[in-house]
Amino acid sequence: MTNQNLYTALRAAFPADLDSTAIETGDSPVALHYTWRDLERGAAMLANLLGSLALPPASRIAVHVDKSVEGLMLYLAVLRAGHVFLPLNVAYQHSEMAYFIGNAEPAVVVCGSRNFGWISKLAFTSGTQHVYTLDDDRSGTLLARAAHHSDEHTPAHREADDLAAIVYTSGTTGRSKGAMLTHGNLSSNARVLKTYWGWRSPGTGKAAERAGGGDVLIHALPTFHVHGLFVASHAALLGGSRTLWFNRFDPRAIVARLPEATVFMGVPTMYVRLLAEAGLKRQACQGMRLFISGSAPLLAETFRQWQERTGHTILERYGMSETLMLTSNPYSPESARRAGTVGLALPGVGVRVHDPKGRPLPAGEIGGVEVKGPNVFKGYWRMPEKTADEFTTDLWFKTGDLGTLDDDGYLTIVGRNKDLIISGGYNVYPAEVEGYVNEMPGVAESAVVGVPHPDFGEAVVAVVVPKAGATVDGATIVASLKAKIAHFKVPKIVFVDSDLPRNAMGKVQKARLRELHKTVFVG
Ligand code: MCA
Ligand code: AMP
Repeated sequence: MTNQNLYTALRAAFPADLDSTAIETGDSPVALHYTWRDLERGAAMLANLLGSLALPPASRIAVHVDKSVEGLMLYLAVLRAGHVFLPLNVAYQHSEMAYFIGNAEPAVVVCGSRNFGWISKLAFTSGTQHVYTLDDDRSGTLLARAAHHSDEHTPAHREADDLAAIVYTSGTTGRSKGAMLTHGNLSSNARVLKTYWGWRSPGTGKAAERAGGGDVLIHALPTFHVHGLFVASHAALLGGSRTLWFNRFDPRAIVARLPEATVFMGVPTMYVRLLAEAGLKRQACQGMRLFISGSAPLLAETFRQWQERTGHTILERYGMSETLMLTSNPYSPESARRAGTVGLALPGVGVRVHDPKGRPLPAGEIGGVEVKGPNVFKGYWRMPEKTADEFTTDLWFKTGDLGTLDDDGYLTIVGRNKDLIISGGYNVYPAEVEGYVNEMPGVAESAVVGVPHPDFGEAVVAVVVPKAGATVDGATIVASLKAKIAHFKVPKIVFVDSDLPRNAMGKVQKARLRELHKTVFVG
């Protein structure tokens, strides 16, 4: 049987000239050039380090680090070694990390050195045996230890159905659920996207010649989520393409490098911020082939402004952590990309719209979006009931998104039947934030909603009701929350009110709160 380890497929796509540049850093003090051989060797040494620990197969390797090329090598090493990569947003604080470590029971935890004290304590208490550090300046114990290992490594044999990664995605009621993604899920989706988006390997096509050998990707997304870790990185690796790598998203720095690139992927907030740059002009984008947006709805206004300013039409696509990419606007012709839609089902992916009773809806009607395909995950980590709940009896996955298909098969996402806020491409689950707000002194109850925001698309706000006789202050609650949870989840404003609007059943009417506060950030 051929080895289905995703690393094997990625490695096979490396260009023949292993000494050519794979990744050039865009925001380090001095530009660093990583060759394909560097990636291969770095990942081998890290894989050998993992091998030396004699971990059981499919051990979870939890990674809570600032973005760096070495972090990407660690991902490749985990694949190679046949373990399971568990990326965690570096913004997560103690209570969030306590849950992830307790739930996933990782054999190895890698964190930034500034967080080693509290994270190692959490990890060791939970039974993790190995904690290493990795910083974004190529320092830390992980690399120091890996340096003692061989730079040759044979990838572990893996079947398509074997686990490659667990990506936590928050639950609507309880805590986060770990979406289990297999080598087959990741490689099938990567291959489909490579073809669908016309990825150019070195040496083919006019744009490739201009770029001096194939596509050049600007990678400025975080690498702890599907978009940056899988969609963007796999595309570049499988395309054998050069990457201009940014550890942080700095719109000005990115505009300055556009003339050297051919592809950019970002969340809508990134497009909004790039549009605010005076340097974003047609000329800067002349060599660009493709701008891709996803993770959150792209406003038709942003789509049009981008066309006017750059002459390019953004290609919007749609996906989920559980399913990877599902739909995409067409690559060609550019005029077939429709604002406000997320495009057509990708090859091999089934997309249908059903009513709440599970009956198919005709084109133009709004219902629950359900999907099927080799990209759909294996289930939630250690949550078989939750997994079963999210699939229909004929085994289609219920996305929780509300959408409508038109006669041409274009999908438009019109809302969600899950209580979820997407802020700047990050998912925030109101129930989780309400849990933390309700623990604050003097708070009787709270409701967290998303309202329109010019930069983040949606922003988190909370309405808090004080306990009888208590006084609470919104700013104090915000400050206390920032000490506890990732800042992107913290309400930008906390309103204090005497009660929450409820319906006859006693349920909080969040739609009314959204309506009441909908202009707080936009005029
Ligand atoms: C930062 N802040 C945020 C956000 N990002 N608040 C709300 N929503 C956010 N997204 C907070 C910071 O903590 C800080 O607060 C304050 O806002 C100002 O930060 P700023 O410097 O402006 O932010 P930044 O560091 O520049 O980040 C903005 C960003 C980032 C680059 C747009 O949010 C980002 O990288 N978003 C992409 C997320 C992503 O990759 N999503 C893909 C998920 P304070 O001062 O209090 O600290 S994968 C997915 O969704 C599916 C599968 C898919 O389809 O792709
Ligand atoms: P995540 O849990 O981070 O995987 O986020 C997945 C969710 O992001 C989806 O269920 C959608 O609600 C949303 N999403 C992703 N891409 C788009 C898009 N292009 N337009 C609208 N919503 C999107």
